[in-house]
Amino acid sequence: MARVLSGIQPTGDIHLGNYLGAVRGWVDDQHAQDAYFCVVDLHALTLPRDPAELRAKTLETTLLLVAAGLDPDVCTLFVQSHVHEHPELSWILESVASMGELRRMTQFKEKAKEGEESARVALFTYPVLQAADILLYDAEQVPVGEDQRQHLELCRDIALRFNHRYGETFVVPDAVLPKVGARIMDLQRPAAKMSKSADSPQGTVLVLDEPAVIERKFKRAVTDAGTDVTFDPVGQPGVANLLQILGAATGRQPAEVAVGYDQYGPLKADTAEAVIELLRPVRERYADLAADPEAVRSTLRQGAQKAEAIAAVTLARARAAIGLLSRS
Ligand code: AQP
Repeated sequence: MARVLSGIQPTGDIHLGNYLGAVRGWVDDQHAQDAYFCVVDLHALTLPRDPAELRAKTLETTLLLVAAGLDPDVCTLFVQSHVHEHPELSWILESVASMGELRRMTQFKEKAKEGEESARVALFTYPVLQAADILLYDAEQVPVGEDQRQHLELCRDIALRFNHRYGETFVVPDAVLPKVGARIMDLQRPAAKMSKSADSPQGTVLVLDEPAVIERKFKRAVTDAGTDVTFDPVGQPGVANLLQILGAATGRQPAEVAVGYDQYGPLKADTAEAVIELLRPVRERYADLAADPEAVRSTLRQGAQKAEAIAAVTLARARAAIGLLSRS
């Protein structure tokens, strides 16, 4: 049984991209693999956040993961900041990572919009913390969306370099991307990925959106000039995105889905319908769970204990390898 680990930021409302690109696969993984999932609240500190909102979103995100099907009795579900080994290992790994490789991270360039001078140091170093999240659990596989591929490469490079300098310490992980749905685009701006933090409420389908809202968002989705329905992500990014979503929601390849359509209207209507049915059970379970959030909070305490038991062993190994004197 392979060990898998992945995480999600509590930085906003979980959207269809998060669901199709990551969370839905995690639900399957938990039964086939030794699975660890964390709500990465420390990553949320890379940009300005309201403290009360961050706390609330951390709990909401956890509730949503459980509503989506993560079973805390089957997988280990925890909050990143509850396991202090994460920032501790991150510091050790920062002594192995270079400024140059962090500067090449495209997410840093995109998110440091106001310029590097005013960007938080944490935004710059966050891929190293992400590497620590993964390496602490000896994860062999990391199921993520396409946007995380570069960070995963960095994590592998850091692990390999550490092992080379200080002896075999870390398992070198592989990224695992879904075959369809690895990069869901914004419905209003199909050149940009659907994102929690983008200011595009009509382009972002939230997992908890009411059916009528989902229908409206798809009806207004930007399509392309022309009338053909073919899967052409470069020439027809808007239509290709709809085909990808419908394919991911119904277990088919986007090109195969395209064969059944010669107009945009029916494609939009069917995509909306498939997404509504896909998300309906998640929304209903969320409503039940939100009525008693304390139950999920107690599973988070158990999750942190289970996670810490493994993280502590790996951290001790890394500390010893790099030459830190043990306390005992
Ligand atoms: N548009 C997407 N299509 C497919 N997968 C996606 N993921 C995110 N957006 C898409 C995947 O969802 C997982 C959790 O994402 P995250 O919240 O940790 O990171 P993110 O990539 O930063 O997500 P957002 O929604 O874009 O948040 P903000 O705007 O706050 O940065 C990851 O596996 C990610 O690949």
